[in-house]
Amino acid sequence: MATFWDHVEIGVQAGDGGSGLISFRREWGEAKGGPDGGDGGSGGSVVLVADSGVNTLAEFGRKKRHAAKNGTAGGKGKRHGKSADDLLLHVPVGTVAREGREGKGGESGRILADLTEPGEQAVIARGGRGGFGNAHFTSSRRQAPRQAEKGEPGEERELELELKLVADVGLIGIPSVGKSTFLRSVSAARPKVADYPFTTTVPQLGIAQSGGDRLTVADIPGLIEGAHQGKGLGDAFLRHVERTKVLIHLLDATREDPAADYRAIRHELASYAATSAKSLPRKPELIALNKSDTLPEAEAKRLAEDLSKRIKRPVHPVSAAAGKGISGLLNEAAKVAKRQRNAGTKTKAVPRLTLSELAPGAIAVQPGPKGTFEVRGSRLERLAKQTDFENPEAAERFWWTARRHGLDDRLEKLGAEADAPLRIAGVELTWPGPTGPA
Ligand SMILES: Nc1nc2c(ncn2[C@@H]2O[C@H](COP(=O)(O)OP(=O)(O)OP(=O)(O)O)[C@@H](O)[C@H]2O)c(=O)[nH]1
Ligand SMILES: [Mg+2]
Repeated sequence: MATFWDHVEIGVQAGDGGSGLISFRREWGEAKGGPDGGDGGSGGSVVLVADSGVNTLAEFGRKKRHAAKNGTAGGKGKRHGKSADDLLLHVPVGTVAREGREGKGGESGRILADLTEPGEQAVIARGGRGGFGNAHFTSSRRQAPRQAEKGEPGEERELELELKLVADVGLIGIPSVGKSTFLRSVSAARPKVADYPFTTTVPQLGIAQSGGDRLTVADIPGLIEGAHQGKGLGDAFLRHVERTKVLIHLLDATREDPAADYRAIRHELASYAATSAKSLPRKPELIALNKSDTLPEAEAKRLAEDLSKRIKRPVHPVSAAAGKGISGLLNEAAKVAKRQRNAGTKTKAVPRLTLSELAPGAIAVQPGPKGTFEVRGSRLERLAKQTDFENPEAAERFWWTARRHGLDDRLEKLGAEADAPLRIAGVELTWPGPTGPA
């Protein structure tokens, strides 16, 4: 029996920023030139990347500590120190990162990232920004500043990574409808089957073969009306089918009103969606009338047709116990799953950056349409809204702050050049370039 999730604890360390330099120009004929100490480069951040080529977290069971490199110090002649590359940790799609129990000052258990799409990224430890060199501290009153900043330390975190296994098919339905019997008939999994409700209390997983396709199938505990209010075993298990590609909704031919059962479960899905997974009610669903072996074949067929008219969806008569109609249903599920999977890989070309809820100062930058860069980050968004960009001093303060938040660095890594258009909190700006305004 496959385990439902993988779980590892790791430590991550982002790189420290390089120090700014104190230095003065020395030129022939000049006793003491102006300050020319450059800024330090920023340290690399640690970034999780959801990679559809990675299937388990096993790699992180072997290597527990992951550190990005430090930025180098600033040089003479206002030379900018080298910024370190981000350390990309490739994790399976479906990985959830939480603040670890030993988190340094963090809230243990808090979700930092939830990567559900291939290519999706999340910064889990931010690299320290480089310190300003003394060239940055000149003002009309201070012509020869003997002041430079140290680099900021990179963030350090203990993390728990959990893989919520992404099953292809989710089996749903009221208790005793035959979900576990179905799983037994299509896979080697051996969940308990019994004629009383709530036999299954934790999700079960099996691997089915359909043609040449391998499908993971998740059998979850039965749902009843009011599950979203905690009735029965509640609806918490629905999160395990959130990420499936297709649902098989089982109905029971021996029940008095299978259409009413169908609607009750759909209602629970919608109620669950109101608070959590918005996509669940829109997920492709195949409907099967199970236990059709209890009726003469013609009658089972008629009942399925009648149900189909009432709920306005196709209904397949099947028998999980007798294995009838199951392979056809599974075949169709495999087709839908494949279609969904192909649709999923299309999104891979456009990795979506999620802003992990780190320090309030964390930012995310993402290329948008027509060469624009979308910038997100609560502090910077607030400041952008408050800044009067017509006022040069105010604008300078904004860019200064943005740089301290690592904006320049991220833009440079994304290949942005000076004058690149940015959008932040609906404000459209022109990036002055990596060294900020003159
Ligand atoms: N006649 C008949 N009985 C079935 C069929 N499928 C399941 N059953 C019976 O229905 C009862 C419940 O089956 P389970 O597979 O445990 O149902 P479940 O949906 O997993 O139930 P919970 O885990 O409690 O939600 C058992 O007694 C099964 O033997 C079927 O196709 N035909
Ligand atoms: Mg069961």
